[in-house]
Amino acid sequence: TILVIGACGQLGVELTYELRRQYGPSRVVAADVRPPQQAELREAGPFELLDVLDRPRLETIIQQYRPRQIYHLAALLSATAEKNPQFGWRLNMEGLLNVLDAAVAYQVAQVYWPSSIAVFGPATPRHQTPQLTVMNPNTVYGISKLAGEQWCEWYHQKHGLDVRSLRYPGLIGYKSLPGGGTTDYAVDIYHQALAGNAYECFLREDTYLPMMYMPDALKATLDLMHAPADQITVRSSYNVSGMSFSPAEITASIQRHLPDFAVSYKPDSRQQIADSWPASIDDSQARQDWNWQPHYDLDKMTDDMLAHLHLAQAELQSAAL
Ligand code: VAH
Repeated sequence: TILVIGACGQLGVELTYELRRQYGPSRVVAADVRPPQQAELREAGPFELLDVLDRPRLETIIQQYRPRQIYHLAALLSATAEKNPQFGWRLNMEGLLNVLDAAVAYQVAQVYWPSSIAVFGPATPRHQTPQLTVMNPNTVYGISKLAGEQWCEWYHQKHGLDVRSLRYPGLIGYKSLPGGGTTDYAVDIYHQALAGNAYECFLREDTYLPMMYMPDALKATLDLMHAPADQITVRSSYNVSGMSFSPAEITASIQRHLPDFAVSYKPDSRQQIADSWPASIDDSQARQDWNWQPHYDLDKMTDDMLAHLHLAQAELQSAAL
């Protein structure tokens, strides 16, 4: 059995779908602090209400299902955590420690935990950011992810726990909506373009950020988890990246299909967060250790996103008729 904690989040929904597709729905337990919006998540396989800060409840679920793998995705993302620093730190840190501790106590074979490019800060080299470098994150989220990486390394060294992690860039997909991130503009923009609306972007048009299309993120995650343990040389978290682009570039990519789509720019507090992050990532260690290789560039992602969102919109309209 596989347990996905935070299964209702942007990544959790897609990872649960993919794991259920690969292992069979009954083998993948979806858990989250709130019920899923997607009925499929609840109906296709087991779903459990779980607040990862509720340690006894977490142990009850682990005892009941005896998972071989735990994917722990529950967290507050960058913009939300800046507004709720105490709870952001508590959920991101205590939640991870509860999972790592319980995984050792119940001999869970593997744990996956997502880190982020948010672990890098203003002093970090911004272009082709190395795997090992200066890291001075100045967001609550980034601080919690950097601390989390060190705890993962500690649990691997001290308890032999096979915990693995990726520093995701901004993730973009059409099956779920992001929540409270700084890179969320790159998802919202597609929805607005297809709805025929102008889009007001909360970052400056020249803000370059590392990004990845969801199919690449899912492949990277499962390739990492399937790799033989002796190939894994990084037990904090691997740099991975698919592409880097700015709001101006994703707008131009969309305008290849929707020439009248208009974007205006109104930077808000998320601009400071984005400015503290890298513009591009060196992921050569992941390529070397477990053959990481992205398959989507900006235009290929745009073509796929618009095609699927258009299809979903058409289905909604026909269902509404
Ligand atoms: C966020 N989407 O914006 C997340 C991610 C690198 C960005 O960590 O907070």
